[in-house]
Amino acid sequence: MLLSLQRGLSLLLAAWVSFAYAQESDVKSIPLRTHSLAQPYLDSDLQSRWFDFGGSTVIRADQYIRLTGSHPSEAGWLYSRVPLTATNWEVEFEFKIHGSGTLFGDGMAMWVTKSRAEEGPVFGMRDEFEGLGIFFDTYKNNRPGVVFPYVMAMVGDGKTKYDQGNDGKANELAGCSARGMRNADFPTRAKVTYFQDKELTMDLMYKNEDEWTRCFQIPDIKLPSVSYLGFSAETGELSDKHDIISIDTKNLYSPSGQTSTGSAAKKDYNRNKYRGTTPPKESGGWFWFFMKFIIFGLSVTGAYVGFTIYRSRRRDRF
Ligand SMILES: [Ca+2]
Repeated sequence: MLLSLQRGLSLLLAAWVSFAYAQESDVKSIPLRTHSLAQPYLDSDLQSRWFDFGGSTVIRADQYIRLTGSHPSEAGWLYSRVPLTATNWEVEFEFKIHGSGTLFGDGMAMWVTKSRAEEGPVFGMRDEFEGLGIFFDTYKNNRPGVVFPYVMAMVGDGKTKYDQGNDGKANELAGCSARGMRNADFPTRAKVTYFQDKELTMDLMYKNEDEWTRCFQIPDIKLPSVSYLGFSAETGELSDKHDIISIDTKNLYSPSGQTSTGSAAKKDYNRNKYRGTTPPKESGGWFWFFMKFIIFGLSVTGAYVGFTIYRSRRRDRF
């Protein structure tokens, strides 16, 4: 009796653990070759099948794609040739912002925009863009009290101008300071994750190798459904080297086909409790909550019954 109870209990517990685990790892990924880049970057005819380059960009096949060198008034870019059509995606890229000067600028940008490869004044690319711009701003124009380098996100509607004079402040959705990102002694990394119409998050690796720091998490964000992935950088009077080392893009999906596009997203909604915004609706959410509750209740009851029997047997024995 006691043995079977124990076995039942452990089975229940195992089921609960594996269920919880399945929820955690619900999001799977497929590499997207069309939006990834690695050394030597170019194929045999010195072209990249999936990316275009322009402006001051220089490629060293064994080292980097240098968007700008340490020269004033440079602007360089690279842009995907085909749109990023994945509903949910993750772009992780390795980069280096470095130089010898004590005065330096201006910074670089990552783009997910409807237009592609149009040069202009926003870190080398066009203003009034439609889509996402994430700026790695190393030169403080005018943002009192903010530590630079400063990383921020803006979603343009095709009409709004980037707030150049105040380092993007007027249209900032979220951002973070990343002191030490420039001239770090290892290649820095950024990981940007997008769940369509739900959430955009960015993590940075710049303090120590293998240590990710959350930069921002933006709920209820909508990007154009057809958009291209790009990177650009710009120097002005002051300059700096802006290098892209690699780009690793993945399509994210949920094999269970639940309404949720990411259990990670759900967890963070609960944790942060955004005021004034409603978390995404999940039909399965309450059901699973009650399932967990019932399983937990059964486990506790089982444990209690088991313990009672065990105690009574011990009493019988002595
Ligand atoms: Ca700036």
